[in-house]
Amino acid sequence: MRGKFIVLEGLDRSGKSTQVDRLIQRLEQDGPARLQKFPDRTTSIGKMIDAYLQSKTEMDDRAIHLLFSANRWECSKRIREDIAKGITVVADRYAFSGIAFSAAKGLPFDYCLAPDEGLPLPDVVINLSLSPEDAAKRGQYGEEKYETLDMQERTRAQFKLVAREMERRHPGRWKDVDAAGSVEEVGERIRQVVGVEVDTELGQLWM
Ligand code: 2DT
Ligand code: MG
Repeated sequence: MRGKFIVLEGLDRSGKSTQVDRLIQRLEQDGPARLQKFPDRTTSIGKMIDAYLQSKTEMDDRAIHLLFSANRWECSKRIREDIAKGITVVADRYAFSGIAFSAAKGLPFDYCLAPDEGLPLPDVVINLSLSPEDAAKRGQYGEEKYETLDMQERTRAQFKLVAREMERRHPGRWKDVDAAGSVEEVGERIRQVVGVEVDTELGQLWM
């Protein structure tokens, strides 16, 4: 049986990385599972993205958008191979962050969608949603690009449009999960939505 392709999305401070780690530990009790972070900053494209996020280089909005997508494409072969081998892949961010962040900067929504068409389709997308008030309680933002209140608010609005688009194109795969509460409470909510059975072949995004 093939592995699953699970994506976790959410704004900064939604607890995404903590929950991804917990989820993988739990999945590993049933079979092999691995983490795939996006951006994957270890590749040569990833290093360019990293420099941009740390404001060490400047980049045209479209150029960086395409690099984020190219970073997914260069990792997609290994994702497909692992899933075919029965390994479950859990991605920390994916194309949905790609659209939401770039559209929040003002790029046309359909433009943002296009370069990811044909990438592996997640079996389930868990979107950790947190109110602006609860996010504010979790402390200061970091120093990287996009880690400002204004950008996070705009990205939050775009994530709602991304969710709608996903529901239209691939019904039933997008799951909003309330990220308020303790690590254990949120982990339990994730556990309840992640138990999807996969009987079909891995699909292609937006197709
Ligand atoms: P991390 O803090 O999770 O490393 O993310 N981003 C991410 C984009 O703008 N486009 C994308 O396609 C992806 C995957 C979100 C670093 C930042 O990169 C943004 C936060
Ligand atoms: Mg970050």
